[in-house]
Amino acid sequence: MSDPNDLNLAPWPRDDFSTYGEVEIKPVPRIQQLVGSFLGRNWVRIPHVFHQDDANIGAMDELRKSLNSNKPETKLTPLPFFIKALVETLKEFPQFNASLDGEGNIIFKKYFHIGVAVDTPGGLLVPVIRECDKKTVYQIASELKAISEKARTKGLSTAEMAGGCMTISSLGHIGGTGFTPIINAPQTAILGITKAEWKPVVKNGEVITEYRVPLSLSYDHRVINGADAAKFCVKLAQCLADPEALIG
Ligand code: CAO
Repeated sequence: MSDPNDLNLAPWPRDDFSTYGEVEIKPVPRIQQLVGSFLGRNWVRIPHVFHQDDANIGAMDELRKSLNSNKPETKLTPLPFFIKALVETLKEFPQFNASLDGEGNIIFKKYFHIGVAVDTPGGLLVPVIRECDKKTVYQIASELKAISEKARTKGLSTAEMAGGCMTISSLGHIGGTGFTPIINAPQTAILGITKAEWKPVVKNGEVITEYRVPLSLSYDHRVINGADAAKFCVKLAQCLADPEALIG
C-alpha cells in the first residue's frame, strides 16, 4: 500500500523552450526559492477554503484622511486599521488565532501578533507586528513602515518573521477585486485585501454609493468551518465600520 503522505506527483515537465523561440535563463532568487518551498508545502498540505466578502470603509477612510491632514509623524494607510479590526475579530473567533501541532492538538493563542506580507525585490517576506492588541494605529503604522523598509533594503531575521497568529496580505495599493492567498502554516487563516472602490449599493430600495473593500479569507478547513468564516468576515466588517473604536 502506498504511503498516504506520498503525493505521488508526476515529475516536473521539462522542455527545451529555445526550440520555440528566444529565451533568457535566470536563477530563481534565493528568498523566492525558500519561500516557494514553504508555499508549495502549505498549498498541498492544508485543505484551503476561500471565503469572499467586502466591507464598508467609508467612515474609516474619512477618519484616516482627516487624521493625516494634521500631518502626523507617520501617515496612516488603511492597513493599521485592518490590523486593529482583525485583532478585535480574532478575540471573538479563537479558532482563527490557533495552530495545529501535528499531534492531534489545537493550540489557542492568547496573544495577537499579526504577520504582514511585504513585497521585496528578493521575494515575499512576512514580518510580524507583535502585541497589536496593545498598540495604537499610529504605533502599528510606524512599526509597519520601519519593518517593511528594512525587509526591502536589508532583509529580515528569522525572529522578525516568527510567531505570527494570522497574516494579512494587502494588495490594496495596487488593485484587484479578490484573490486566494495561501495560508502561512502553522497559522490557520490568512486575510487578503484588495483595492477599495466606490460601489453602488441598494439600501431601503434606493441606490447609494459606498467605499467598500474586498476581503479574501483563506482558512484551514481542519480547524475552521464555513459558517465561522462567514461570521468572521461579518464581524471584521462591523469593526471596520466603527473606526473610532479602533483608534485606541
Ligand atoms: N484600497 C485602496 N487604497 C489602498 C488600500 C486599499 N485596500 N490599501 C492601501 N491603499 C493606498 C494607501 O492609502 C496609500 O495611498 P494614499 O497615500 O493616497 O493614502 C497607497 O495605497 C500606498 O499604500 P502603501 O503600500 O504605501 O502602504 P500599505 O500600508 O497599504 O502597505 C505594505 C504596506 C508593506 C504591506 C505594502 O507596501 C506591500 O508590500 N504590499 C504587498 C503585499 C504582497 O505582495 N502580498 C502578496 C502576497 S501573495 O504573493
